[in-house]
Amino acid sequence: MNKKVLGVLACTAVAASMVASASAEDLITVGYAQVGHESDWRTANTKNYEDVFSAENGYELSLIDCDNDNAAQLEAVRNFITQGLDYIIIAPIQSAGWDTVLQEAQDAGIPVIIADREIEADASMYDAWVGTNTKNEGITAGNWLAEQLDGAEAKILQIEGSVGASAAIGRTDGFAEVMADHSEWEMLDSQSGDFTQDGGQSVMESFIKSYEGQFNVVICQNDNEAYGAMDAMDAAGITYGVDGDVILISYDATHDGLQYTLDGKINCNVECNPIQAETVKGVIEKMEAGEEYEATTLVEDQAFCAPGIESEYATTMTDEILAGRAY
Ligand code: GZL
Ligand code: ZN
Repeated sequence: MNKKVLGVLACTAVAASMVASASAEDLITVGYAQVGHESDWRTANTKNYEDVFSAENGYELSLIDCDNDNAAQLEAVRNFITQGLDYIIIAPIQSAGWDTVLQEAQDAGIPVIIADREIEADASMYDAWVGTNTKNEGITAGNWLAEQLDGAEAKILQIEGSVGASAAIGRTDGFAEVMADHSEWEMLDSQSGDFTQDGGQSVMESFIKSYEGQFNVVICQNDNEAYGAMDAMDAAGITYGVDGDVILISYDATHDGLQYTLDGKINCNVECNPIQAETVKGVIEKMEAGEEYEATTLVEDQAFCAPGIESEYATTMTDEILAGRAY
């Protein structure tokens, strides 16, 4: 190969490596301390962050799956601080216990964005919040049930999300607020299924042992718990859904949860939208540019109900709605 060609190849290679190294230096480094991989919702949320905070979009994402372990999540955030990342995003496993590490991030001058869930810390301890209002989700579930029962009695079993998670606390509190207006309702029991399918199944199995024949409503605080509860009720010969003895309410409205809703197996599914990364990226871009940004951004939710049910509080599912869902 003659010298000229070699020369061209060499400077092309140098140029390419300069672009690569320059872009490596220009990438905005973001740490995301993710709850874990406990649910389809979480999987969709993780994929959304990996798609949005890509190198092509100018980011270097360090997403740590904290496996629903609070200590691991605090350690992940401390490692982000040690690495001197540009931004830290936290989806808090627990709402309590964040003051110390948030202070450490503030002392290190690293902006922190709380995402998905809420924390019990003063708003001055972090820079922005992007998430959903799970208390409203609980209120929506309660209002939908009241509309459906229209004064009839309810004997309710509830499978809660992870203990100490704001998403579980919010849904529990919101539903309880509506329930307070209905003396004809009784909460027979409410236990944590930890937002997992196994958790939903084992809690439902224990509920069936204690309350078989006594309950007509089951509330699962996410779709994966609902799948577990459905398996347990199937095994016990208990019917649920539009044509069943038990009204089944779920949260998240993930793709498969809405398929069950369309099929009439889940009566009402209250959405909690996991597609939040673009909104978080918008906040970071404003911070980068030194522009004003929203300290809190609420990600909108809606609710869905099975075909044949008309509701003021939920949209009746159709094939078109399912086909158009992003997750
Ligand atoms: C809700 C989110 C919850 C989902 C669960 O904002 O934090 O965590 O409802 C997930 O599916 O595990
Ligand atoms: Zn699916």
